Amino acid sequence: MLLHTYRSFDMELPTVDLREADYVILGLPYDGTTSYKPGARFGPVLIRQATLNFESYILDYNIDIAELKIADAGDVSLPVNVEDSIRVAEETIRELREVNPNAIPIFLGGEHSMTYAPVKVLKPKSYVVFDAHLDLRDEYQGSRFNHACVARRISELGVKVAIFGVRSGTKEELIYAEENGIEWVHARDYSYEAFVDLVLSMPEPIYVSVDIDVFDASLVPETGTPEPGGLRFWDVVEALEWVSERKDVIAFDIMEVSGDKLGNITALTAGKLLFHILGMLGEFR
Ligand SMILES: [Mn+2]
Repeated sequence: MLLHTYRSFDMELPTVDLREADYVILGLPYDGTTSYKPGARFGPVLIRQATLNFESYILDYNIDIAELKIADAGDVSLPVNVEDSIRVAEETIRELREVNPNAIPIFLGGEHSMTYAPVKVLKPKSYVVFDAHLDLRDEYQGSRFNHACVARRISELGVKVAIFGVRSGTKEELIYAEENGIEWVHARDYSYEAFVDLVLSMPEPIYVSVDIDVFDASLVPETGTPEPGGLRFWDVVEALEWVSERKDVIAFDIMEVSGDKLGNITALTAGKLLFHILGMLGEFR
């Protein structure tokens, strides 16, 4: 076990030791800056538990993900303060890289605020994110590391940012995006072609983040800030298939799953997406 981690819930999937893994799952169960619906600290457990419902054989890729070398590194034990939590998450991810520098990590969350940690450690050149929100605020509710600021903090690291499925933001965020070359696609204008057009020219390696609230609120009611008018499940899967096959993706995350009931719809959506990501990695990598 990595320092500062604990085992929260075992998936039914066979797992291997971290040192031998091609893919590694790590939970970031933080919800200290949640502004609307609480419970994201349970996201990683809820996602793993929801996967009990799914076949490990993925029809789409004719692949059984039970045959892949997957490690589950557990969840990071995160303190209350957001900046302290980011620091502990960074330390844990650095340690994970020392033990196995080659495994592709898939982080489960937990608030989107935590995505800053893996991006800072893994140093991608681009950040491709599916999100209902721009997350480009400079500060929110007294913190510059609030979940509503994460894309801005990441862009300040010099990482190229593109955001897909947006339907919520402020004038200030639009101006920041415009002035800093941040591309974004409204959920109403989203298409596979729009995604490919934008991501094709983005520098590699790429970090791919899925804020679960990008999906229509009907698919993901249990999330910190649900928004109607979102993407369909297959919109996101098809985009991830393209980017996994065509670009150098160094890590994925699925964030902002919350709730306090096992088997909630949001966790099922996230668990299904997790299995599809593993399936496409097995197929394309
Ligand atoms: Mn969001």
